[in-house]
Amino acid sequence: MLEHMKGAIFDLDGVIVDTAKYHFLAWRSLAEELGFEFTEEHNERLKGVSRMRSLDILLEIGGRDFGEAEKLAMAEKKNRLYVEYISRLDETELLPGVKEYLSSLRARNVGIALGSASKNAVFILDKLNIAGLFDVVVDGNKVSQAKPDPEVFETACRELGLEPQDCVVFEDAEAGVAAGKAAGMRVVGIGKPEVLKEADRVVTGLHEL
Ligand code: B16
Ligand code: MG
Repeated sequence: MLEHMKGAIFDLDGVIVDTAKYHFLAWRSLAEELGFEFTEEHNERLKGVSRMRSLDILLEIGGRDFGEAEKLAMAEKKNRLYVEYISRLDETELLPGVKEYLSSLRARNVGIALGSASKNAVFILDKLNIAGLFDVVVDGNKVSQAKPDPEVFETACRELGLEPQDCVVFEDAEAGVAAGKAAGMRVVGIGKPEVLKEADRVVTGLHEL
């Protein structure tokens, strides 16, 4: 399935870089302020999920409820702390095989896109020094529907000038795999086959490809 692809669309967190650990630290700090515990296991539920939806899940875990304006302020506060963490990112935090795989795709003239829920995606690509390897970047600022809605991957495919059947999505989250399939694309899951059941193939990381 990978030999014939014309476009490769990559999720960011969990595929290119492990930013989940910084999301975790920032969300945990917010939970501490609100007076409840937020564990790494809880954090699993936030992977691939939008910022505001993540906050709703966190508040549900803590059994707390707030109005929209308060929630927006909380999400902004979390993001400021998160941005502090990721401003220290550099190339050493790229997941194994990322640079090699992207470079090999470029050499084969495969179109390369990012399809991420994050509104900090461009900042992160810059920090990792790989922004130049992407032909197209579609992130949380560009789309209105969160995964498992296919919008993010459909937009990336269109901007690459390709058809869904020519594109392969690389995703670590269940909702992301579902989004790729809903877009009519082939999906390589990054993680565990028992979790990413809908994926066409599952590997532990891009270094395996
Ligand atoms: P931000 P991905 C997602 O990235 C993360 O997995 C998820 O935990 C996060 O809430 C979301 O981005 C939004 O991020 O707060 O930076 O806009 O996996 O879609 O690349
Ligand atoms: Mg992800």
